[in-house]
Amino acid sequence: TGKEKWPKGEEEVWKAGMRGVDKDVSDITKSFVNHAQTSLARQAYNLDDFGAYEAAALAARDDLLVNWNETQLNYTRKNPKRAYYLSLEFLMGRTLDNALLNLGLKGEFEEGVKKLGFNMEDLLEKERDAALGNGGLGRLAACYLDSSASQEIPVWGYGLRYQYGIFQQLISPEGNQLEAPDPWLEHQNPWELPRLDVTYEVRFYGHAERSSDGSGRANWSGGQEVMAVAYDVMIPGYNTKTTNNLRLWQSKPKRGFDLNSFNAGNYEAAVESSNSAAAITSVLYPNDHTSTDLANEATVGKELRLKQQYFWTAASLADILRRFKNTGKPITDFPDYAAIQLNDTHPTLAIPELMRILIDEEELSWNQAWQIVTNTFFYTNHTVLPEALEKWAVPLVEHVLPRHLQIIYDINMYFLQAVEKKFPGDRDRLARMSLIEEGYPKQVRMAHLACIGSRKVNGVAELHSELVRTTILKDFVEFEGVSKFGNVTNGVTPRRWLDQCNHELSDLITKTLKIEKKVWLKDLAKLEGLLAFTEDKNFREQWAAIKQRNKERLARHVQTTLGLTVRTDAMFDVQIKRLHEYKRQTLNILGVIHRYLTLKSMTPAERSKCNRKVVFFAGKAAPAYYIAKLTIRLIVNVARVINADADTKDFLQLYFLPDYSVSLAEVLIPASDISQHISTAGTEASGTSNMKFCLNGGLLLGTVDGANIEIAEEVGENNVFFFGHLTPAVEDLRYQHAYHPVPIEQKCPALAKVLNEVSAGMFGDGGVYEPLLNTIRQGDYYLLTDDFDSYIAALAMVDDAYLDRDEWIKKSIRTTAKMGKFSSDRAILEYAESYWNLEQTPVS
Ligand code: CBF
Repeated sequence: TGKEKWPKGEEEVWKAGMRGVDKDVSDITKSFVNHAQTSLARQAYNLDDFGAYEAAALAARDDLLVNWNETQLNYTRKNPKRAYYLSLEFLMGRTLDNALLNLGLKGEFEEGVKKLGFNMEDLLEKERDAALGNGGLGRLAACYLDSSASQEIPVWGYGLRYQYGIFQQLISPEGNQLEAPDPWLEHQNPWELPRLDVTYEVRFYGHAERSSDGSGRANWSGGQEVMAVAYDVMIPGYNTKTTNNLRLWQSKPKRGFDLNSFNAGNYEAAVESSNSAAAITSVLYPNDHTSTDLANEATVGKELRLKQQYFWTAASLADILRRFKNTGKPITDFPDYAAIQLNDTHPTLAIPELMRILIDEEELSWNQAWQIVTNTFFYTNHTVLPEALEKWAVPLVEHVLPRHLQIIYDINMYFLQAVEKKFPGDRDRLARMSLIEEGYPKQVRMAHLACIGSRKVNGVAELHSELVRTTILKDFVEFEGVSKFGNVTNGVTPRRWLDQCNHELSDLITKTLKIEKKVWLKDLAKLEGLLAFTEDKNFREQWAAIKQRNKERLARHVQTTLGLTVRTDAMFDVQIKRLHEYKRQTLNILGVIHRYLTLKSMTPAERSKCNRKVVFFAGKAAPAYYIAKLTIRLIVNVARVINADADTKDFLQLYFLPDYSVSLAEVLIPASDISQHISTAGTEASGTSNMKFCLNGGLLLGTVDGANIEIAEEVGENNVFFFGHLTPAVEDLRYQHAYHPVPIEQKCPALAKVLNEVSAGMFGDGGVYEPLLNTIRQGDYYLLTDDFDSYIAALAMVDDAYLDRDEWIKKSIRTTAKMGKFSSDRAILEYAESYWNLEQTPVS
């Protein structure tokens, strides 16, 4: 309605004081020097690279804030439906480079810091990774935030501000993984805004008393009350003003300390409850796919994890509801304004929490509340591995969240009544579908709760979504209908995973396609235009030269960080991911040993015809995952032997790069010729590093699993190297292992030979590795004995293909060209359109 009234004071005075986004180099240098002088109390005389990084970051932050403010005001004014992405992990990596790229100020900052006597690359290296995640799930969340902002979609992330992120991995002289804390907040974090005024109280324990008036309400009181304090992280979109928000909660005690105990001189008791409040957000749980680790932990460890989950969901919901209520709309309209995405089952407590608020505080009826809840939530499943499906012991839930357990039981009662109505007398089905698993103790099945409390459920790649529908949630599909169960294949952001990590390739693409970078980086299907250049020799040479320079960059990195010399005239073969039996790093290392033995058995003349190859591994194992840690030890010790062997070292080198991180991935991925994604079929939900490698022109060696399948569909099967048994065969093979075992010498002699060499001590004390080798000799749950021969054959095909370098480069170009589908922009737009019903809301 015409011009808005200026809210406060004199408009001109306000406006004169407001800054815009710095555009000129001179504005940038001014802001840099100003921050060095005032925020950091430094001058040209004593500003080192780290200080200069901080000054540059603070200058960039000011620019981000301008856009962030405008974006939030835009949302408040337009009041569009918003989506909230609840994820216990956000693996953001470094921010400065990304912020400058998205602001479109990379060149200006580079020039500016040069004028001030610094080199931008050195400054970027000074930033510490924000590593608030374990692996794929957390990094996916980070990509989705980047894409939401870039595509101008109103999405806010909600997570926890852990004091310690994923542990630092050290490798002992024996080759063992050691863990050290990751004190990432040791220095000030320029990328966050503490919102000390945005706080909520979160209750734990206490008593829940149902009212006797038949309303179904209850009064929950007593127990411990903890404060949640908001820290906002700005998420800039690429080439847009839209700058979304990631709100991270930190716990703090409601009261400083207990004055009674303090006055009585009992200082420990006085601070006990503050310590326990602060502990909630102190550390990220380092387990990936190993909730069994949680089940084995002492109860107190599990209780802390449950408290983390509730603390975060309760604070987030309170915040979302407060924002909604500010609009003045009736609560029944809530699902028209808010979609809440549950990233895996970790935030599932949000379902009973919203029920609690709607029933106990808003005084709605059960049916009204359930209607709102089931129209608000959406659930993404990220794994079908049985050991990774979250369950919480009923007595623990009852102790920590008494009111929520009542609500879960009520949800279960109404739900099972409905199932019984549809499938009368089918008691087995009721037992299978119940939210409560019988046993000692009884357990709450979080995936079931997430499923029935959500409007839609999706998996993260076609095969995985099909497995969700036909295995873990089959009964639910039969009950609710298949249309509720969809798929959104994962994606990765091409800003970080191509332009930032492989700038030269990105420039070559821009020059070749003759399309502006800001266009194709947001419409990745445009890469297909590269297909027209596969026959262009000059283009191929440039493409190959960039790969070579990326290998040299990686070699320099290994030289400076580990003091080791990597040869760069070789094929680079990379496997980087969490260490887990299902991902089969063991298959890879046993394949390396096989190659080594083969090389050893050759004459020098025969060897000279072989490809030179450097194999890289990187990844962390959950601290309590013994077999995964043993695999690391084996890799490290095999590397020691192989790299020192004068007969073979020109043809085969092996490196385990410690402390895998987003930043390390950014150096490794552009350098790879081939990467390995070799999970037992049906176990890797999607994988996202497979997409990153292919986007950078690395070829894929993999099993027919997860997103590998869709990558092959896009790039053509003749451009990928597939091997191994298919998903439908897995169950049967496991049955054979259990009931008709065949000795490994008979079944797979090549593998038996490798195992025997390890046992015999070729790589140090063989006895150490027996528990690992026995997982293969006995039971072989992950089917190494079934897939080893075809794996070796696939590696031979890779070697053959690599010998024809020209054809290899063509495959590499074709691969990048067909990666358009795997942009996280495509994925986030699918969520926005088909799930959340959200519209793009650009800042006008
Ligand atoms: O969907 C993102 C990733 O999530 C996982 O890492 C997970 O934590 N469940 C899966 O293992 C990956 O396959 C998947 O890409």
